[in-house]
Amino acid sequence: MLVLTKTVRAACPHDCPDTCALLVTVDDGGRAVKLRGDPDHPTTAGSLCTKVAHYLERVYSPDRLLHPQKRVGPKGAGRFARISWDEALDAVARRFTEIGAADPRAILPYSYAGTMGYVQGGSMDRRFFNRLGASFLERTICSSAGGAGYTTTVGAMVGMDAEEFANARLVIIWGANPLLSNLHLWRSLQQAKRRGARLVCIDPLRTETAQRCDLHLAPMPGTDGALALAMMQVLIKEGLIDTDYVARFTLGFEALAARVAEWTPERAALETGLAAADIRQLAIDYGSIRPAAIRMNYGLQRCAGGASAVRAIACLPALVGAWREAAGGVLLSSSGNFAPDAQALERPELYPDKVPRRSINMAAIGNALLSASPPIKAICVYNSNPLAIAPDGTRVRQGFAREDLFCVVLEQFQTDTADYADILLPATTQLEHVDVHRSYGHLYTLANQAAIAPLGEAKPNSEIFRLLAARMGFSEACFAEDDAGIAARAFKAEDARSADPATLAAQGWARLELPRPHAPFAQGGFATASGKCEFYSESLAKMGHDPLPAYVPPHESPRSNPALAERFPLAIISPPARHFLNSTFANLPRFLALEGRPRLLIHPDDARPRGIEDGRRLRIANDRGAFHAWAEVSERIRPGVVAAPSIWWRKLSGDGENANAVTSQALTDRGGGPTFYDCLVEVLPAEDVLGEGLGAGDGNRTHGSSLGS
Ligand SMILES: Nc1nc2c(c(=O)[nH]1)N[C@H]1C(S)=C(S)[C@@H](COP(=O)(O)OP(=O)(O)OC[C@H]3O[C@@H](n4cnc5c(=O)[nH]c(N)nc54)[C@H](O)[C@@H]3O)O[C@H]1N2
Ligand SMILES: Nc1nc2c(c(=O)[nH]1)N[C@H]1C(S)=C(S)[C@@H](COP(=O)(O)OP(=O)(O)OC[C@H]3O[C@@H](n4cnc5c(=O)[nH]c(N)nc54)[C@H](O)[C@@H]3O)O[C@H]1N2
Ligand SMILES: [Mo]
Repeated sequence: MLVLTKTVRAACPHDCPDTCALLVTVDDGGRAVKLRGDPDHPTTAGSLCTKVAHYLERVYSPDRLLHPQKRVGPKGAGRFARISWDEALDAVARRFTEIGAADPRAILPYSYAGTMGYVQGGSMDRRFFNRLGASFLERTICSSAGGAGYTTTVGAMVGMDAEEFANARLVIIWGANPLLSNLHLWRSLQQAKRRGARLVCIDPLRTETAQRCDLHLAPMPGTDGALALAMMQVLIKEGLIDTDYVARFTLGFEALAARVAEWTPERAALETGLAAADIRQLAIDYGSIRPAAIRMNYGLQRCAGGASAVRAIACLPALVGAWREAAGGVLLSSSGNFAPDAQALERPELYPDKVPRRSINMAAIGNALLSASPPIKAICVYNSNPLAIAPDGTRVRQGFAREDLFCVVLEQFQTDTADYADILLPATTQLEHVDVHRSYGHLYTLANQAAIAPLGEAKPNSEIFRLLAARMGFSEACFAEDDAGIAARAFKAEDARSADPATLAAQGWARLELPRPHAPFAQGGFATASGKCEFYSESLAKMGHDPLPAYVPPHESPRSNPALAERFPLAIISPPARHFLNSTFANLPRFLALEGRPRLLIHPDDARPRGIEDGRRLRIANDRGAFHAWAEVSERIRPGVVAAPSIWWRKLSGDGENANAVTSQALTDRGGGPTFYDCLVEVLPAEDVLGEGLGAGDGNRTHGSSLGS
């Protein structure tokens, strides 16, 4: 029998630099039967990561939320009863109206990048909360520190074209793990390697990426700023700088040279735990091999000095003139190449004149829920799973457990956060709705068509906020705009950089109208106030900040906080597990089976004195909280540091906790970012720990810090 199928063009919605172009095959019964990477899209090139290759398992999972529900058990217990959409929307509109009448700032949206689409994550929702006069959410949880640091030096989130990495001769992969979290860049890096490029990876953990590089340097977390300053010291001292580029296209070289003069490799070695000779050699290689590319990712800015570290690293390519070539420079994010029309999408003018503005930083949501003034009385969570992903999980749970907090959650699955909802609303997946995407790793705009009808009673976020707006009597025309209309207007058509709409519609993706090869700063043209690469920043000086690159040490590390390290001698990082995407996919059987159980990588030198053997169940704790994981004793992690591949759902981890039990709500130097990888803990075999003894500094420890020099 002939089965008629159609192919629908889609875009991967997930929070990843690769934003892949997808082709979805739908049968004549309206069921998606196949999903693959678009072979014609240059970066996707027909391949997908393991997670999204199995996206249909997510869409058709028996665990999908398919009906509106209301809570019937205690907060957090996850007991719900099915209700109608009318009942659900009425309940939300009624509570928001009541709370809003007294002070709308008591209502807080909480969203991040569950989907990165503008329609489902950056338009109708923003209009709704603007019109309401709700508190603003500072969406800092991922990249705001790096963004602040990078834009100080370069001016905008613009850097190398990812496709050019294949042509580099030296690539420094810095606080990044492309094989795992930026897979399509990894392909370009392998190409470069085959052509003879030297690959260097800088990461406290010998990741799958680091294992395949020519050189792996493992600094202590949060010390990359010191490394960058020392590299500059060597480059200047050895005369390896491009004086012509520096003279024409940079600002503040003399001041920079004076600043870094003290930063000898020996001094940086003390901070980073690297060998001075390795630091010197890295700088010399960087100053002599062309083209030299740096792939920096957000892994290195989740610490007290995150913005400063990124600011310093972003100075390197201008110093040596690496920007002259398309295959030289640095790439942190490509997002600044795109020109979304925020005004049209979000309608900020809807915010009521008479309501004073109030902002809440999502990276400190625990404290905000427990002590913001005026208090938060309602929270609406969508595209995010704060109970799993936000730092200081104990405080986050206490906040969400407040009996007087009205909590609405829009979700595809019964996440840790969904368990705390009063009203739980079923959201569609990417196959069931329309959207439009930019990327933060490449230079293509992507369109996402709806391939199938919504499952059950699920609705797109956009539609849920549209219906709520109507319920609340918001009569502005923008609340009636449909999803196709929003998508069509997401990017400024008149902006020369925008992708061609006809190509986008026909092909599903379109490259920004940028030259090829694209060397954004070959002739200067930085987006800073001076138009130059700013080693010295007048605007930072005006804000009362240090105008020059500086090293800001971690809040918590044996060197910067020895008293704390007495009790909690190990630094913990919790970078992505390969088969999870933040906490997304971390509930699906295939990926849970692949990850096995929560693990903690610990170096043999740290394991031995603690009596820890491979496979032992461990308790990882500090004053903020504790979680359990199984030991993987390995030289892949440097001494003094442990790594917990993340982010597990708390309720699926075995003890109701995950790595965010120990992380802190302290923020970065600038950008208000979280400091997930700036955290000290002690680790002991779980059985040895009686009650809450550990963490009280009560002599439970039978050994000192294994961190020597
Ligand atoms: N499979 C998978 N892919 C993902 C994600 C995921 O969860 N899973 N997450 C997505 C998201 S939200 C983002 S933001 C991106 C980027 O996600 P990130 O978490 O920024 O991951 P990477 O940038 O690949 O690099 C993180 C690497 O930095 C290392 N690192 C930690 N601390 C330091 C430090 O102080 N210095 C240095 N030099 N290295 C450090 C970690 O060990 C890790 O290997 O990836 C996206 N892609
Ligand atoms: N310890 C530790 N914590 C971290 C990190 C770390 O490395 N270590 N990484 C941090 C980083 S970089 C980030 S970006 C954050 C990520 O934090 P989040 O953005 O919260 O990411 P996810 O955990 O993936 O949660 C996204 C949720 O959105 C839902 N979702 C997806 N699409 C839709 C949709 O269309 N509609 C609705 N309503 N829901 C949808 C998914 O089902 C999922 O539950 O986590 C941070 N937390
Ligand atoms: Mo992120």
